[in-house]
Amino acid sequence: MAPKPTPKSLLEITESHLNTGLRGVPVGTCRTSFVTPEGGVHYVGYPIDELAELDPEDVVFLLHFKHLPSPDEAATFRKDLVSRSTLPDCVAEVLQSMPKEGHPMDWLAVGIQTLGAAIRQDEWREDALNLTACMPEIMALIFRIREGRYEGMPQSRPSLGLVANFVHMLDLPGADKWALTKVLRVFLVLHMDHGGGNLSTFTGKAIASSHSDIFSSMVGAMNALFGPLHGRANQSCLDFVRRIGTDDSDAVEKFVRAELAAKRPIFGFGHAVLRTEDPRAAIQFDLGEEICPNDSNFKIIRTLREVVPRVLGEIEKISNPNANVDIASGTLLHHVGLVNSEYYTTFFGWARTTGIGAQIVDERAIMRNGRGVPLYRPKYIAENQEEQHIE
Ligand code: AMX
Repeated sequence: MAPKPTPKSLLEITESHLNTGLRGVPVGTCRTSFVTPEGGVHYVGYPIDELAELDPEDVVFLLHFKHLPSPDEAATFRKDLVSRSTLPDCVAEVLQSMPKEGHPMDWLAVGIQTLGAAIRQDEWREDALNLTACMPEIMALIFRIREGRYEGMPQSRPSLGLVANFVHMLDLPGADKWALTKVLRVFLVLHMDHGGGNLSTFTGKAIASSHSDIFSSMVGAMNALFGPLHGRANQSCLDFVRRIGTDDSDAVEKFVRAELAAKRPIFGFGHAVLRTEDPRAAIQFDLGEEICPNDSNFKIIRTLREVVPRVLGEIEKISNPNANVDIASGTLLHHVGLVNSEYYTTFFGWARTTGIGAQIVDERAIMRNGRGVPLYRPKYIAENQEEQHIE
């Protein structure tokens, strides 16, 4: 019998890797997406800027089935999503009992958990696609109940498509529905997935490794996303832009230098993996030039994009002084009528339910010839714990 080939070494683990949040430590493979320092995120090999204008439904299909749908597949998939989109009444009932002081992400987690309690089938792909199909109505309920507009919410019309149906149910007074739909479609596609190791995705896969279910795993993932260092950065970013309040280059530069001197982050810049401007930032700047070139927040982020890389570039320890995905998303959402930045992370969460769902399906039902990845169990080394006994 031929000897087994020696596995390729990927990383020599040293003590310097301990307590670094697994940064850079290879733990698995990912079939949905990858991130490169120069090109940013790619879904199943496609650079994100080639996908940004596609229908979100086609990108959901891509992440799940690993190829772009043919016209027939696309039509069948849309019908399939429509057939999965009936939201049980208990979701609205439970959300109506939520404290309004809570953050919208609290509501998103509770909405998903309630949906799971009602419709969980314990079949990975079925549950993941059912969740995707129900997300527009959960999102609309979160807005309308919190805003005291539940009465009169239009009936869900899933045949409109995921985003258009949300916009229809939200029925935002005074909003330009075309622009709102356009911004949200691009937002969803750009945020659906980001490799295997980002915290919310990793958390969701770790929970699912206990053979929990998609809904419970997704709630854990959403709670990971809620943190200000992860998904809530888009909320902080618009708040930061509004604090600047001017698009004058000199004034912006002064503001940025003062923030740095006060040891505060310059939101919307920097990245753990990318070493150029995030293509997702460039896509959203292009969209902003199209729909809101004269918006006051947009003018500020345009100036920030010019000024900040030069200022951060003077600081040696900063690996990437360029704009990241969060620089423009809040400004665009604000422009199309979603003026409360507290909600921005729920849109991130909505988008990520697709990528996280697809990755969980891969880890549970496809990898290791369908056996799935075993229960997550990394090793921790005892610290300051000499063996001792009660006297
Ligand atoms: N403003 C101020 N300081 C920054 C900075 C920024 N935009 N980007 C990096 N730095 C600092 C780091 O805090 C770190 O300082 P320390 O050594 O004193 O702790 C040092 O520069 C080196 O950091 P790095 O290796 O370049 O990046 P990182 O992987 O540690 O962090 C990120 C990446 C995104 C957290 C960081 O760039 C940052 O805080 N940016 C501002 C907040 C932001 O926009 N977050 C959203 C990121 C996109 C996302 O993931 N959603």
